[in-house]
Amino acid sequence: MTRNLLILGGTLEARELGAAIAARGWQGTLSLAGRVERPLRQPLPQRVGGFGGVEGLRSYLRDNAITHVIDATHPFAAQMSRNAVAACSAARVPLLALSRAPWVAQEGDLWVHVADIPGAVAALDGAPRRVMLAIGRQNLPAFAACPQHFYLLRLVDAPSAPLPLPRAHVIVDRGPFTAEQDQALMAAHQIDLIISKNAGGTGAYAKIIAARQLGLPVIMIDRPHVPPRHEVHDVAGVMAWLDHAGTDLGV
Ligand code: 3Y8
Ligand code: NAP
Repeated sequence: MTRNLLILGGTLEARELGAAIAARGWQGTLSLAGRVERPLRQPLPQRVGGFGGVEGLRSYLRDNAITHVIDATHPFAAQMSRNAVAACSAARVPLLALSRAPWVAQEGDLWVHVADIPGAVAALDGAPRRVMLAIGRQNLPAFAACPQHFYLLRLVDAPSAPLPLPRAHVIVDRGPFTAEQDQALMAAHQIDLIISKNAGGTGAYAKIIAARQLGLPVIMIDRPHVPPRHEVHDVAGVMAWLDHAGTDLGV
């Protein structure tokens, strides 16, 4: 059967999957939301921007004769993942998630787990700290409730509007990062607390290693719930699923 794949991307693993699909010579499109000004070049033809909710995605699948969808989005992109489950079910298009196992605390990690962004804000209700808030841009407004802290922010693009935090220093940089770079950054700004999403994978893990090496506590935000779907944790698992799909027993 002729495969015509849609990869919902925006992660390191999505880019690696795109390269494997291109190398196999299969037809595929890598989709980004258009969150940042200059997204990385992808190894497959790409499309940028929302689909227009579940119905928009369902129309896209039909109009482009998509045969399989791989959801390789970040674990905090829960809305996209929910929409993919609903649209693929309605359109009867096979869906597979390429997800990353959550990070688990290692020897020497000083983690406080919170359920979500509000939980992280609640954990900051106290005396002024020097916080590395490395969760991007979209959730910053929630932390305006705790203006007493100094915040070291790391954003992909320079902020276009004033920040909701009175004491903040912005680093404009995109990952993946290195533990050495993050350790130097934390030391240079006398950071005493790190706030992180439990992203999984390797691209955001540098700050976790740096915190461990410096003996700093981490507020670790658990990922949001996404509906049950068939999941694998590596590119090889996706390629095997797609190979199987090529047989008469395939999906
Ligand atoms: C637009 C597309 C690749 C992909 C690389 C990964 C790793 C580096 C680490 C810190 C944490 C954070 C953030 C982060 C990382 C990878 C991956 C990952 C975290 C790009 C990219 C897009 C985005 C969107 C952006 C969010 C933001 C989150 C920064 C490309 C560079 C904090 C998540 O300004 C904004 O609106 C930014 C929004 C969603 C979270 C947020 O809520 O602000 N990612 N990141 C994607 C799109 O348009 O669809 O240019 O490559 C991709 C990557 N960012 O191919 O190597 O795989 O996770 N991304 C988090 O994990 O906490 C930074 O600073 O330590
Ligand atoms: P989200 O909240 O789950 O999705 C909100 C809406 O953005 C979706 O309903 C969809 O719009 C659009 N969208 C999201 N991902 C898309 C994609 N890959 N292609 C096309 N449209 C997409 O998403 P998010 O958390 O803002 O993440 C946006 C992108 O950044 C994703 O590609 C994700 O993988 C990447 N990313 C996110 C994080 C994070 O911390 N959230 C970290 C690293 C990378 P419509 O409803 O109009 O279709």
